[in-house]
Amino acid sequence: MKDFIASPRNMLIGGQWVAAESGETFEVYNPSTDEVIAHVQSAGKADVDKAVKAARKAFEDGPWGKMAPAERQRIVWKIGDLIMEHQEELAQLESLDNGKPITIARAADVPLSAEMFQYMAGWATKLNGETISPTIPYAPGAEWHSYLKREPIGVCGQIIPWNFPLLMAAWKLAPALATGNTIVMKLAEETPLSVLKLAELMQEAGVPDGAVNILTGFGETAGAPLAAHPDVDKIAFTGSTEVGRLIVEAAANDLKKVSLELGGKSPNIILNDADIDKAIEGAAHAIFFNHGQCCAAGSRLFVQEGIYDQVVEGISNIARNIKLGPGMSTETQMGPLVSRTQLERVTGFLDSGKTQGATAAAGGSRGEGAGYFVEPTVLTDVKDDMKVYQEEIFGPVVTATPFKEADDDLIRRANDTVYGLASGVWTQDISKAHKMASRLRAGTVWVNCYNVFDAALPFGGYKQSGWGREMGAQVLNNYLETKTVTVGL
Ligand code: TXE
Repeated sequence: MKDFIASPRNMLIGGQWVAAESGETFEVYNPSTDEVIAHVQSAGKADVDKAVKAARKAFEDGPWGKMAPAERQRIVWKIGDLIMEHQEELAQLESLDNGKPITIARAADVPLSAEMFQYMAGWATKLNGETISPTIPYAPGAEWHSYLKREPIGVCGQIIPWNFPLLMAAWKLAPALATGNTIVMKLAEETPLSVLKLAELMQEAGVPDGAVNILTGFGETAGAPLAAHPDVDKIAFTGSTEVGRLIVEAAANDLKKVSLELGGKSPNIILNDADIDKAIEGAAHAIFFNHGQCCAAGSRLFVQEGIYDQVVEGISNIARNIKLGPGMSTETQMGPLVSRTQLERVTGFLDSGKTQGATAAAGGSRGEGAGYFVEPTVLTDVKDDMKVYQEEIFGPVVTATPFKEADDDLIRRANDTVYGLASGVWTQDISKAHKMASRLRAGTVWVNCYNVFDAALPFGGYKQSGWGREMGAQVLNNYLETKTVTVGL
């Protein structure tokens, strides 16, 4: 890991490791210490043009798009194998760069990324169409044979965030590769390191030159020209809803295909009849996992009146006992936020909560040290019109609100958000659980669990949380065109 970051890292374009055309680099920080740990290239429009050209050539001339599906399957599978062979180096890069505990990077980020490539590898050989025999009223007696072919869209631009750098790359690269597309991916400026290592492993696995191009750079200078590039056929984006809108605008000119995975303000509902110990533990995990930097974070907690005090005390107790520290320490249970900007954003929310009259039952302040630490926080006395209740905080901050009955009004409040990414329900009444699951306007409902992700389970948002689904068989729709071929017999 130390060797990897010792010298400025270049970008992968057309199979070559190259510097930015402008010669500009930028600094990568350790969020646990606020110190510079590495330098990477700052891509601009010229680099985006070069990368798109390389991806176009690889798509049109092959071998990627033209390769036998079984061969593509073997290569995508091998990426997963290589991730596991290099698991410790990847986990260390991820923890150092993002700030997440090394124990979590080892147990979750790295193996889940490998899993994603191996799950998607299997789809490469199963992209079959259907056959249809049309009967057309105005042509009695005529016969046709029609079949559907599923074909890659072409050159895909992919822009990813910093909360799960390696995993977000895997979520996007694996399905795009399995379906035979070529890719230009722009990494988040905060966390470029682990995916630069992954790019080396993809080359080693046999991904041909130009099939995957990896750029490091900033949103406005590298992301925007990629989203607007006329020779990009499809753009996939994960990040803020605000930038999601810019992506749609940029893509509108050429009407390129767009998939989006955006923000959330997910309701997590605990009913009186829940297994309370499990619900308390689950609700704490729902908000504090990855320091609350999860689009699916259970950030609006609703607790039925009879158990409200007990649940708030239970979660607050967990919050007070979480050990904050540098990501690379195995003792650490919660690391710093990813950047100074996020630290300022989240502490700004804490200030606004205080000003508007919320009470911190636990936490409520910045943590100690030079790193970007924030105390795990439970806010009570929260009103529906407060900023902390309305807006995505993206930090370890949950609002807890009581409710009387699990009725229409509760569902209305749970759904009263522009987002619709995830939700949670805790109850031992199976009928109530299923009824609520069907009425919550969110792409995922977790019942008596939270943050359960699997390569086979589609994930994505209703409303302003996004367009399309990632993972599962459904993600293939993001990367395939359907061609109808009709033969007059
Ligand atoms: O996101 P941005 P930021 C939310 C979360 C967080 C807020 C801001 O609420 O507090 O967004 O985080 C690239 N054209 N999420 O500022 O800016 C950027 O370089 C093209 C939720 O980090 O959306 C990075 O690669 N690209 C979320 C990526 O977009 C642009 C994860 C995400 O950055 C661009 C992250 C532009 N004009 C933040 N501007 C989730 N859904 O999980 C920026 N980018």
